[in-house]
Amino acid sequence: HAMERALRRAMLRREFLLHYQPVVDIKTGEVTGLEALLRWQDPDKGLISPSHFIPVAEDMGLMVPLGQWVIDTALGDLAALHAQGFGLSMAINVSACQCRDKQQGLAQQLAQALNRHGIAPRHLHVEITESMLMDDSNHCLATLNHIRDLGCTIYLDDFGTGYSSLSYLKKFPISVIKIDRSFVENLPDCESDASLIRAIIQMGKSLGMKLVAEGIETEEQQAFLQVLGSDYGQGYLYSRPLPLEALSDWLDKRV
Ligand code: G
Ligand code: G
Ligand code: MN
Ligand code: NA
Repeated sequence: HAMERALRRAMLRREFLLHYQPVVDIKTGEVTGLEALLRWQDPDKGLISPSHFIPVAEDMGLMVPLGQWVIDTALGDLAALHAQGFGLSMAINVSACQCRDKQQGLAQQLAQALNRHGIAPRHLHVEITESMLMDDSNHCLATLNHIRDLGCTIYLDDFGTGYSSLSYLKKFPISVIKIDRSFVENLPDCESDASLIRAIIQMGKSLGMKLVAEGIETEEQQAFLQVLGSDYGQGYLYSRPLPLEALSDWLDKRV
């Protein structure tokens, strides 16, 4: 498999990097955190999106070491931002295989990385997906409870796009729901998407959860989601995902 060979080589050649996208308080516009998004800088093909290579990396067992690299790099960069006076949180996406891996233990990996970089657990947010909760959910539940007990917050990403089962919201220690950008992109004109978002927000709130709306690209979408009661927003309206230096400049200009 050509992609597998290329990925193994990319790991050795350190061709992976992280971009960071700001998350803002939708009412005040204040930046509260960042989401770390993995990229592959292939010397020939340029920047490759994770949706192309993460499924392959998962299948070939590369996502556990690569995920460890993501955790370490994101928290190292967060420590640098904290030193610059930006008291932000960091959201990291994790794959099912990281949660399943018993040898490494995701909770332990996170605890050690927090320690190594001197970051308080409340600054670390862990994004999981619905599909992750389907397979081997008992082991996953124990791992996620452990991560929650460390003091980290669990986010349910891409909400509404998977095999949504509302029982997940009760069973797993989820504190925040991220509304998938496919529901946001046709706002404010699409009545049915507006209704779905309204229902998701009401349900989340009644369960004591917070909500992040993803993929906000226009002022109208922001205003609409604010009225509907989303707590946080993320999207190109605020900023695209940026490399650390550019993100740091963006933060400097913003405050
Ligand atoms: O940034 P972009 O739209 O290309 O991201 C595509 C998908 O890849 C998103 O669903 C995102 O959650 C996922 N993703 C990005 N970075 C990581 C990562 O470090 N680990 C995992 N497991 N998924 C990631
Ligand atoms: O699945 P997850 O939410 O982790 O992935 C986020 C993805 O969405 C990233 O790949 C990021 O580049 C992309 N993204 C972030 N904001 C916007 C936006 O406003 N519009 C679009 N089209 N994509 C976005
Ligand atoms: Mn995400
Ligand atoms: Na998402």
